[in-house]
Amino acid sequence: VADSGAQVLTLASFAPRLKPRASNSHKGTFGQAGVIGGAVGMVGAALLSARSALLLGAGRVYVGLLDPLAPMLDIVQPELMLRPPGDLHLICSALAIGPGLGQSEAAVLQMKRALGFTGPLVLDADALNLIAASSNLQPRLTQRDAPSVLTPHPAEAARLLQCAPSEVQADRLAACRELSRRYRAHVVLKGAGSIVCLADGRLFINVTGNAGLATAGSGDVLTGIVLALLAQGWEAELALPCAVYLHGAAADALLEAGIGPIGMTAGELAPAARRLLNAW
Ligand code: NPW
Ligand code: AMP
Ligand code: MG
Repeated sequence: VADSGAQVLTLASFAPRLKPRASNSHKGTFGQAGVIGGAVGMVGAALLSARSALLLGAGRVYVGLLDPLAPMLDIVQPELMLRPPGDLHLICSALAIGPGLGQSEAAVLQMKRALGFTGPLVLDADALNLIAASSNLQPRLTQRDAPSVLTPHPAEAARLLQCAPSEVQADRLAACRELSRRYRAHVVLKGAGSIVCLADGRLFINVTGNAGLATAGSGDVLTGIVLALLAQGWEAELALPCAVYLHGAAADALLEAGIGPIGMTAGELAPAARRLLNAW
């Protein structure tokens, strides 16, 4: 860490942005978050992201599911508004695309729309796989004016860099820096000891989190947390470090409470993160 120029992430990295809510605020104050994803068999991924965005404070949360047979309502979280995925860029102040998106033609169409969105955009999971696979989508990403946030795990990072996952893992700082440079984005390279590289080149190492996070859907929750902060008007330079630290800290709180590492579930992370964000 000392020689790499990377800083360890702490609460102080984003503390100036932690402000109490104004007493006269209303839901419009906290933005419109949108999640696009949830193809056949992976609806849960998009719902996990959207529920997390709601619990972390986004004023309104919209979900655009690609599965044509997906329910019209999230019965567990009826606060979510399920809308056609192609409408979200028109109504949201921050968007995330990718959780359970799949790589169909319909997914590519949604990607083209989302990359033209003029607000902050989080790209995760299959959105990253589509970027890696399509030289047609890449310039649409690198030419964006608004902030882009990329949240690859090591295998997704390897696809984006056209190398092997072992090469990513051999020098995680360099891989994250290269992703940020190549795609002109704020990037978190996930995995134990997540690395954050901001678009200006600043590097951070996260030390919160534990092996309880090695479970399906935990990355989808991180996407929802970043999205929530962006929707609430946080600059991406503070939203991404805070989300990464908070996501790990939530897992640490669950571990402390005896919920994990074995059997910790992704759906438990957002309530734990909400408790922390309200306490900070
Ligand atoms: P291995 O082989 O397991 O050791 P993919 P995905 C590797 C959705 N989901 N360090 C891993 O390695 C997502 O949103 C839906 C090293 C394997 O090779 C996506 O849209 C859910 N290696 C879609 O599924 C819940 C690591 O990556 C490869 C690593 C596919 O996403 C689950 C697997 O990655 C899921 O979120 C690490 N830290 N982490 C739902 N409930 O609907 C991963 N790998 O092929 O990109 O598949 O991540 O499962
Ligand atoms: P995904 O693979 O997209 O579901 O993302 C997994 C999430 O869990 C990322 O935020 C990882 O950083 C985190 N994670 C997975 N395994 C560990 C681990 N052993 N220690 C800390 N964080 C982890
Ligand atoms: Mg994932």
